[in-house]
Amino acid sequence: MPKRQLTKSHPKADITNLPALGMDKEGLKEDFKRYYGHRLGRDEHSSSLHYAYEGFSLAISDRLIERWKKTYNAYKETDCKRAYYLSMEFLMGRTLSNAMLNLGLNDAAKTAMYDLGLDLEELVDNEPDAGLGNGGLGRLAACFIDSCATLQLPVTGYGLRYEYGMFTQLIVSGEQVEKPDHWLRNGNVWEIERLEYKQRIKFGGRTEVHVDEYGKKRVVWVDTHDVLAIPFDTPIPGFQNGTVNTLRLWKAAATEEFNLDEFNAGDYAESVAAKNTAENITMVLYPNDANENGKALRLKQQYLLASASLQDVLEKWVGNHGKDFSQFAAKNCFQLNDTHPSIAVAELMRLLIDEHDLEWHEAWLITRETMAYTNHTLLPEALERWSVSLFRHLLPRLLEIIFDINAHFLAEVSARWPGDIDRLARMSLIEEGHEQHVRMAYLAIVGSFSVNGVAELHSKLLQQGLFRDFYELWPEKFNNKTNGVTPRRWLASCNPELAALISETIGDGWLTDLTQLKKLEKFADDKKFQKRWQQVRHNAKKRLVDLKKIEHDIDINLDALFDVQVKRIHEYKRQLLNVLHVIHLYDRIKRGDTANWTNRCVLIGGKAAPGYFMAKRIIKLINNVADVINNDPAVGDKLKLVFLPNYRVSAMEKICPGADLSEQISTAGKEASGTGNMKFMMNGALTIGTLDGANIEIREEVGDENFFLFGLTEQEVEETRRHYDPVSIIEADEDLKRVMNLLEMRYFNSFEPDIFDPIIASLKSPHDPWMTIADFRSFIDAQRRVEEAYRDQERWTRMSILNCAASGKFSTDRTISDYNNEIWKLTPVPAQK
Ligand code: T68
Repeated sequence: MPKRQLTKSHPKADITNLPALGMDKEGLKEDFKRYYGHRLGRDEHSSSLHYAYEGFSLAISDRLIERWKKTYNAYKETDCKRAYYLSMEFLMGRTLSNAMLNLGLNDAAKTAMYDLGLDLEELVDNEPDAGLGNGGLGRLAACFIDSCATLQLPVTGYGLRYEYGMFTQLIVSGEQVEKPDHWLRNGNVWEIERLEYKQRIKFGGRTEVHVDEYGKKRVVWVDTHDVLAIPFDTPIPGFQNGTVNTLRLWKAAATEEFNLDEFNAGDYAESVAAKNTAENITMVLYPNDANENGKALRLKQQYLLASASLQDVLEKWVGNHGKDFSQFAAKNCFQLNDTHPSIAVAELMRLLIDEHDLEWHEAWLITRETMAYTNHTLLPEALERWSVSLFRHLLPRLLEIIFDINAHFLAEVSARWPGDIDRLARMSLIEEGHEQHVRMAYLAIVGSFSVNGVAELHSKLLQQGLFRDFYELWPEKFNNKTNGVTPRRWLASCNPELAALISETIGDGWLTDLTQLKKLEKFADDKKFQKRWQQVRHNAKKRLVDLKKIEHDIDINLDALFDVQVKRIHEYKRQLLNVLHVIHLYDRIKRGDTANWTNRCVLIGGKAAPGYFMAKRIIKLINNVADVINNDPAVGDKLKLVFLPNYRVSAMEKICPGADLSEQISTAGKEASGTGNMKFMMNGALTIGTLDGANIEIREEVGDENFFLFGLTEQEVEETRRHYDPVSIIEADEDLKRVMNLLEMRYFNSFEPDIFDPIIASLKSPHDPWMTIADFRSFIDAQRRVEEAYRDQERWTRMSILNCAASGKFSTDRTISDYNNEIWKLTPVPAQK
């Protein structure tokens, strides 16, 4: 579509100067009625919740768009430095409730809908989650862009518009069944397609060297199979500050020539059907959260994201500055969310050299000054390596550039450590072996000026372990940025009753300065305040139970300790350790060891990657154990185990306000940070956890006495590993022996023999990387301390208040300020009035 300037005969003022939209209930009602009746063509005979949701969302969306344009203009006028958050995942969840909160329209919206006989909560619950992410990494990206808008920083999110998001999880006979999530089926009122900003992406073909008329050699990438990337923009509002930033998601589409070819090809129908090949690129999100995936389609996705986003930024740059790139690095910064978009390093080089005529060294300087890389994992199985042959086939020009970067880089290493061949092999961007592979993390490090981990321990382990050689070479590149979560979604919006109590007590400054929660400390011993805190938490538990009762038909006692572990299912996160504890509690009930008992309801939720056998078997075990326990009349209210199906963002919004105990029990050194731990803490849950990821910093903030610590430290894990002997640990621990015995006698799988054998074998293996058995005793003892604390409700409430009060550090407003002060260096731009 041509980017046509409006001519003088269409005076700009006529179409851009619109009257301000009403921010009261009358304005909302009027717009809602117009959308519902006119745009959507509905009336009382053809009503449905969905169209009410859609009509109302359009009214809210208008108010975002109004501020969006002003923000855009303010950035343009100030010609400010900008940052771009490149991420294969943005796990946004729902938009309507967040938009209302950030526009300050909650009260007006509620009364407007009430006047029209509609229930706002029902409308909000009608919205499907935008599940365009796997877990922590994708949700972090969503929290980040919320905080960028709240801090009025000119940051754009770039990602992919998957047609199918994270699969819907069904549980059938205790097992996970995946159902595709066609989240766009009923349309998406929040996005705007911007055909005028489409980009062309090359794949395949080969390279040729041409010599131009000045004798300069240039590489041309020819015979490519191109696809288009079409941007869809979603407005991202800051918290009641007039700023609305952009999340730009790319959708793959066939090129226009393709359409021409169709007519010449003769085989018209087949040729139209072949359009799918292009469109398939952004069809589905890969559901692996901690495993590299060697699939060609995934590499195509990554390249499409990197290339489209960089071309978008460069096109705007050239539009404003022509071919003068001298200030490009001073004005632009790309933050790479893990290695997934790290092909951007090579793509920026390609665009600058091949398309914009820069010399290698100029392009390299710019690249190294604009790229910054965030690592999210130490697990070797999650590190991305692409086979060189696949690269050569799909992206031949990019492979050449990577080889060139590597040659320059290895020369640098050689100069620093002459003759150290082992080091060269260790640090090379190309891994040798039966097949050559490109090490994407190394490409990201070499091409960036900043490399960060996501919690203090994780960043330290990166420097001392995984990236040790690079840290030795460039210590100044390495830094830590401890994760956070946005307090707007994860406290204000998901727990309005607690938010209101907090605001009434300490004012509402905490919404944009979460450290103000500290002021709650003063009230931790105040009996009246404690009572109100208890009441609010009790109500949240009730809402959680109501939700679950519908789905499960299980009666849960509200006085029970709500013990929650929700996150992706992975062996390193040790849902198994949780189950072993539940079996131990069951065993205690069965043998009558119930003096000083604390009733407990254990809730576990999370998705397993569809190809991850052990994770799926763990889900089956949880469901089988739940089945036995929940149907044993000897157990009654003392213990319940519930698997929460289809864990997702909107489920967490209901779960985290109602949790008493947050389970953060990964093997030390394996969880990079964790962010669920922060959401629970903010809502007043206490943590039982290992010294892993951000747990360490949570404990530092709240104090040892308000945190249930257990387990080996990371160092102890590594030492123990050398002589780990789980079988003798089991032999020596009567409680553990009984638990293992129940598993081995098939107590939970009498009709399904052998199904848990792989789980038993992994627990008993001296090579079990997650060392679950090693931490059993310490975990059981910590759980005893939990029970004791919970029985003293006054003490527990005090600890709960103190946890919330100490959660200020874990706002993404703090995280983003750190990114900005130390990496991006952007100046906030106030919104235009
Ligand atoms: C998570 N990583 C970390 N990865 O596990 C978690 N991986 O500790 C941390 O808090 C969080 O990132 C935010 O920093 C992930 O969520 C993925 O989802 C993922 C997706 C694709 C490929 C690899």
